[in-house]
Amino acid sequence: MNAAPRLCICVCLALLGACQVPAPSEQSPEERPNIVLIYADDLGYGDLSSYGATQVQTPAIDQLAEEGILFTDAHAPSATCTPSRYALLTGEYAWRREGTGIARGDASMIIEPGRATLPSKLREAGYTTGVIGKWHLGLGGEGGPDWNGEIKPGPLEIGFDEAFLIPATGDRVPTVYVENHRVVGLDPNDPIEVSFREPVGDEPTGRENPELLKMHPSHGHDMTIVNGISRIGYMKGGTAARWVDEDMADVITEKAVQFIDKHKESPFFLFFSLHDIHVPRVPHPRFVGKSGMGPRGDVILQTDWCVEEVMKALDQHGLAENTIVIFTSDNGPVVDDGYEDQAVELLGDHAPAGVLRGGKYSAFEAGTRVPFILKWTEQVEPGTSDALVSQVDLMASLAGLSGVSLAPNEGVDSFDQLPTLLGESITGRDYLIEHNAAGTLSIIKDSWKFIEPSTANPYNARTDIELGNNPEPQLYNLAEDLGEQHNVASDETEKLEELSSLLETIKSDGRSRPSN
Ligand code: NG6
Ligand code: CA
Repeated sequence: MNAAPRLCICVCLALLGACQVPAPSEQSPEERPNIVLIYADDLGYGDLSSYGATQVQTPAIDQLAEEGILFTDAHAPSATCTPSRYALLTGEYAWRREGTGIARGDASMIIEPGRATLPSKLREAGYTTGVIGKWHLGLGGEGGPDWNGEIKPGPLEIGFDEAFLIPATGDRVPTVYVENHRVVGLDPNDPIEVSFREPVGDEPTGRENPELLKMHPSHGHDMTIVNGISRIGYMKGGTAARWVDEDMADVITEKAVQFIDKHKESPFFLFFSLHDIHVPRVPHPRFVGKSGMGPRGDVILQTDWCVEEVMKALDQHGLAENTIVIFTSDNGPVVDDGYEDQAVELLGDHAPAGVLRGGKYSAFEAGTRVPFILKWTEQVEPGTSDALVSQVDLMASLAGLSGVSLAPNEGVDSFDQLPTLLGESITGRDYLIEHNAAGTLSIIKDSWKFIEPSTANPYNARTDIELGNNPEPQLYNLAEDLGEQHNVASDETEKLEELSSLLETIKSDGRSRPSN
């Protein structure tokens, strides 16, 4: 429904005295909106038709945008997965902590149990909380997960009531699902062994047995072969528990729908963390060849299908109106991320990053500026917002919405940006920090962007991505130069000084949200 009829109905109901929707924090727990956060992987600013793509159509996500707010300047906290997810869930920038880079498949849990998180705050407010899909934040204590026993700590120890996980990524072993504390379908007589250092067992590898592959690596990804695809890392055992990549979207979407069915009576928070469109891109056969852009385009269609199914489930239970649905991505796009899947050859005129420079891993805008759509039919007027927003603020904002506040030491970089997220304000953040794969930080304020000097690689030839690292300071005027083509650092020295010293303060303070 567009704004005018909705307003009209509201006025009419108001005359009948029935339109008083209490502010969310005043609502009783049962009346609070459900929250579904759909987190795509590696989906770029230009990968959706609602964000200007023409070669691929994403009608279900476009419908969210039509009925909700489409943000044009929303950011993941980092340009890769693990640190973005860390900041999303803890409300603290990952670059403040050691060991929060892209996690290995057998990494131990990087968020300390008991710590306040986005799910723990919502749980405090009476929500039932669940995570389904990609985790990639490590599992288990020191020494990593015990794949054959109780896998703990994990999401259940930081505020989730239920978890069904792809433990790391699709391209890393072990290629098994974990439900709550256990590997799903594990035969105890066929235990799992994993190593990222040396081969375990005698299973074929992509390096030695390329003839067994249905998808070949372009770089890395040449170790144990599972389902005809070689992965990062070696594994043996767990044969009955191994996933089938083609079914992954179906499996996790079914779990998401079941979660909604099960908890339809009370407010729930579902973190639905998609595998798509990360490598290996292996769509279900019903999507194969449908985009004309090869697997990368086909899994974008599959992503849209996942959203459609979740929306259908909400609709079926009459929950679509009072559920906040947020759709966004953990970092920017990459075309060749390590497999020969024809993504480069079949890209055509499609621009995964839209008008932005760089991509996944990069300090340039495409690294972190991602699609971000929020729909809440009951309370939010549809529209577009150019406000500067960050996923790191979801913790304070959604906690605030549900009536709980953060203690000074919780979510130290998370600001309550609810009015902006709900479209009641266009102010947005005062400034925003970006973080690339090399650890380079950038800061944006008043449309000026400063990228701190870095001697790390400026360009990755394998992924063909400009990483934005430069030994010289960089300053861009995004209002006039969104494509970051003109470094004006030497002309705008005052601006450069203002932004670089603000960045230094934010770094050295150890927090950015004031403690009082
Ligand atoms: C890189 C992998 C890449 C991807 C990335 C993590 C190689 C050569 N590249 O190291 O394929 O897995 O890590 O992506 O191994 S992320 O979206 O989970 O951060
Ligand atoms: Ca990612």
